[in-house]
Amino acid sequence: MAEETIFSKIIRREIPADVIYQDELVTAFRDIAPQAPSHILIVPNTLIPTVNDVKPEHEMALGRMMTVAAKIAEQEGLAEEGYRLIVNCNRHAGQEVYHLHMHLLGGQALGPMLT
Ligand code: IU
Repeated sequence: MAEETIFSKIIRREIPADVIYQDELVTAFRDIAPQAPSHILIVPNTLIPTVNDVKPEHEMALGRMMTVAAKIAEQEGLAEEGYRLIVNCNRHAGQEVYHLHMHLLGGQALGPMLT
């Protein structure tokens, strides 16, 4: 059984976060240390530590993360100019929080890869 991270507490609204979207499968909230004018994390409500742990039963939530990303990008006014979606996996990618999450970054021209 994987160990919960702070993201599970955010999902359950046990600790404060700037949650901008939530449904039965995913939650989206603003990154606490934004690296772009818009920096939002989209996470599955269920704990999946890394992409390595993804199973077929997670496909609904993972698909929802993409449709929610598109919806939020539109709401944030990012759709036309563009934005970047990033999922880090394990140490070489710099994953810090072991609850799978998608970064949505935008609001400026993004040069080299950002986390
Ligand atoms: P990473 O892909 O695991 O490196 O990204 C973790 C992100 O989670 C990072 O951008 C942090 O700023 C962010 N974050 C957060 O938004 N709120 C928190 O309480 C914690 C980390 I801990």
